[in-house]
Amino acid sequence: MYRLYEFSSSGNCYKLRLAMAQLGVPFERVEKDITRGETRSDDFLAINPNGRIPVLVTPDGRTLPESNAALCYLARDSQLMPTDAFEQAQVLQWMFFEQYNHEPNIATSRYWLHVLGEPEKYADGLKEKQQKGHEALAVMERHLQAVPFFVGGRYSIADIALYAYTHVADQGGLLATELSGNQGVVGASKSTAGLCWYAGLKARSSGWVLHGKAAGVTPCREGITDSDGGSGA
Ligand SMILES: N[C@@H](CCC(=O)N[C@@H](CS)C(=O)NCC(=O)O)C(=O)O
Repeated sequence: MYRLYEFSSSGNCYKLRLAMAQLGVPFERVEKDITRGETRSDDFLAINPNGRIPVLVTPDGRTLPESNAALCYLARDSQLMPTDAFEQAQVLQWMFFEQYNHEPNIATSRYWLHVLGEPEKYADGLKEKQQKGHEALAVMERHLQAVPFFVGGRYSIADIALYAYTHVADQGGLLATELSGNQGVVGASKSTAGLCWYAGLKARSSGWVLHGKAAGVTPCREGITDSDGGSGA
């Protein structure tokens, strides 16, 4: 069975829970509290020298850090990865965008505000992160004007990678008119294309939550379903 070392409110970890649930891949979870430095112990550094979660452990015991690398591995030969070589490269294009332009800004804003709850301490950096986060959301919105999903007209791990922190962007103080995970903000958005994508992904992830309940896993944020909760980091 796969094992996932994770912090349950991390969007990077949520990507892998979502993909494995949608692929019907059983997995066990090992929680590491990043706010207590649990990924920086000698034991954990032996698993990932970069001292971060998520880390996916394959059934034969190999370890794979980096959420998007693990997504690529899980999605191989599945409906979540296109078969065409050019479209596979486009999946990587959007996953690199996610890691360079989207996640470092939106996830960090959310970590400072929502997980650590220290807006004053991070006030200076926060403004710039939020601005760059808005810019990333605007890039997504522009692309989605023309297509229903990020690559090849079909749902793929590119969508999963970008949905993970978009659906909790409001927790990072990003009151985007472009895209946002907050229903209230979504309702106020002028972005039809972005909202269609967001609504479609939200519906798919709700399906995951049902599956997830059976597997004993939780979603990334509160309110995705009725009672399953989730701590949302
Ligand atoms: N590029 C990595 C980012 C991993 C990452 O930054 N993980 C954070 C939580 S989302 C972490 O483990 N932070 C704890 C630390 O840096 O000590 C990925 O996509 O997996």
